[in-house]
Amino acid sequence: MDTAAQRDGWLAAIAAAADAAALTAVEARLFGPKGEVVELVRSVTSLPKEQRPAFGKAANLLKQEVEQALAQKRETFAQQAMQQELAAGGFDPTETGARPKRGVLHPITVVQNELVDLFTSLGFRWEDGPEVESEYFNFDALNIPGDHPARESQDTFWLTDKNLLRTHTSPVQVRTLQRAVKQGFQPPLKVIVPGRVFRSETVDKTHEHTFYQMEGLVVDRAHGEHGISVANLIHTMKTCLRVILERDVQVRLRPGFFPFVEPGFELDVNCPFCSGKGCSVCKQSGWIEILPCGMVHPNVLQKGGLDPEEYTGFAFGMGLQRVVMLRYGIDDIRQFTGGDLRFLQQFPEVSR
Ligand code: FA5
Repeated sequence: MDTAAQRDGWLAAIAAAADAAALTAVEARLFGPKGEVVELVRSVTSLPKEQRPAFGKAANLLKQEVEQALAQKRETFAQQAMQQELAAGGFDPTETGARPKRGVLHPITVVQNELVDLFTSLGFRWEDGPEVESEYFNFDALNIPGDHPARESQDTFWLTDKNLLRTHTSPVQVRTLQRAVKQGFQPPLKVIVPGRVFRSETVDKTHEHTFYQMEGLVVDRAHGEHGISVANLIHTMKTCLRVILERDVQVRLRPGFFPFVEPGFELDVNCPFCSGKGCSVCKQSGWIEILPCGMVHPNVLQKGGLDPEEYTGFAFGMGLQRVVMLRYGIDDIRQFTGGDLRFLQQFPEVSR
């Protein structure tokens, strides 16, 4: 067998291939099921035993050489094809590929995440509570007995067995205190409770039946250097609003009535839609109520298992939709759940 002649023939066939299709035909001739190179390598078995090692080695080297020549020629054709496409202006290897469509975080989630980051950086920890709540934790434990007029301001979806859909995140206050006391209370206690709440309300530009709140609760010793006062509460609220609204906003504090705080406050911000002149969003008042808050009522501390002589604290309950509306200038709360993707895609996905 004249392998040298075969080798030259094969390399010449590869070199002579005029295009990729011709090269594929040569490849099939040499490496197909009964290909010439394949047959040559296989023929080692028909040789006397002593000749096999030398022949096998030479045949394999030859096979590699032919394979290499084929690969080189294929690469040449690929380069040529790319050059042709480039010259025709049809292919730009530096162009980025098509961007796959990605979802974005809901603006309420974005703002909630930022608030959680802010408060955890201030030493608060996240607490959860049930959305199906008992009348006891939602009302009674918060100093709102059955005949109390404050119940009427939170129209309730009642379920069976004195259960209800929680009307606010405040029930988690007493739940958290009771749990902390059971585990041997270690002041200070600083928690936030983001969550969904429900009210049987007529829906309008600023009211939903299902909305989000974020509760905050801080409890520490009443006396000594740890004593908590209204000043701590106001400072925390102002820090929170500055960070979350990304600008200095004008705020006003007025007395607010919530049976579970004493004193209680309503922290309002100047309406950004009319700069305080009065419009339909702020109901002509020039202000938007955003942060009800106050000092935890002694009865609530007691229900939580703490002695109000020894401990004091403050709490707040922020309406998350209202914060998002202020931040992004959204004038209708119904858009959050309207399902219009064009609305949702306006908000850049920040951080996580
Ligand atoms: C409460 O729910 C109290 N639990 C807040 C609180 C906590 C006070 C701790 C003191 C201490 P209020 O009913 O005002 O309060 O609701 C709190 C916030 O939820 C409001 O300021 C508002 O931003 C938002 N909110 C209330 N009702 C609705 C509604 N129907 N739709 C959207 N947001 C609402």
